[in-house]
Amino acid sequence: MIQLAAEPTPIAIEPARTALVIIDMQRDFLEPGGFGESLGNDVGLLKAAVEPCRQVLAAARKAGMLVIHTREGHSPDMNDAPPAKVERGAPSKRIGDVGPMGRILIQGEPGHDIIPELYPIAGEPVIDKPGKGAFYATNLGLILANRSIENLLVCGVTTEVCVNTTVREGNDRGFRCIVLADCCGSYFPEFHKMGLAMIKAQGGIFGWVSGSQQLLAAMSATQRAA
Ligand code: TIU
Repeated sequence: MIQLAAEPTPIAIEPARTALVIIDMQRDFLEPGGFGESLGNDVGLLKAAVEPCRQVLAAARKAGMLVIHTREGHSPDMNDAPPAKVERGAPSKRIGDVGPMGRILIQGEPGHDIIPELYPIAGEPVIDKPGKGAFYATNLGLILANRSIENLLVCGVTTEVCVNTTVREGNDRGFRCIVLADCCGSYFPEFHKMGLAMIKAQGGIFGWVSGSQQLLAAMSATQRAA
C-alpha cells in the first residue's frame, strides 16, 4: 500500500488498483497558436505543471502502474463536436479552423497531440474525448473496470475545467480521485486554487488533493518497505 499524504485526510492506495490519469496535456492547451491561446489565454501559465507531471509519470511507469492519457478533441469531420461548443464565445479561431499547429482541437493535427515531455509509450491507453470530462462518450470506465481500478491519481489541464469535470465524473462512478495539485494548471491562478479547494472541502466532497512530491515520497517509502 502507498500511504499518501493528502487533504483533507491521508489516503492509502494499492498501486495495482490505481491509475495515473493525465488529462489533456496537449500542445493545443500548452503551446502558443492552439485552442487555449485562441480563447485569449496566456498558455505560459500551464508550463509549471509539466515537470511535476513528468516526474510522476516516470515513477508510475517504473512502478508498473496503469497510466492513461486523455486528449480533448474532435474527429476531422467534426460529427462529434456539438455546435453549442463550436459556436461558443468569440475566439480568434474556432474548433476546426486552421492555426499554426493545424486545425484547432482536431484529432491527428499537431496541436491535438500530447506534448513531447509527457508523450505516451506503447501500452498506455490514450482516450480521445469530445467533452471536458474523460468519462463522457469514451471507454475510460470500461478500461478502468477491466483493470479493477479503484483509485485515480489525476494530473493535467486545466484544473477547473477538464480536471474538475473528470474528478466529478469519477467520484460519482465510485473512484477515489486524488488530484496532484502541482501537476495541474489553469489559465487563471485563482481558479486553480478554488478548483482544488472545492474538491477537498466538506471532508473531501469530490476527492483528495495531494502533490507530486508527496506521491514520490510515498512511493519510494513503499518500495523501501517491500
Ligand atoms: N479552456 C480551458 O480551460 N480548458 C479546456 O477547454 N479544456 C481542458 O481543460 N482540457
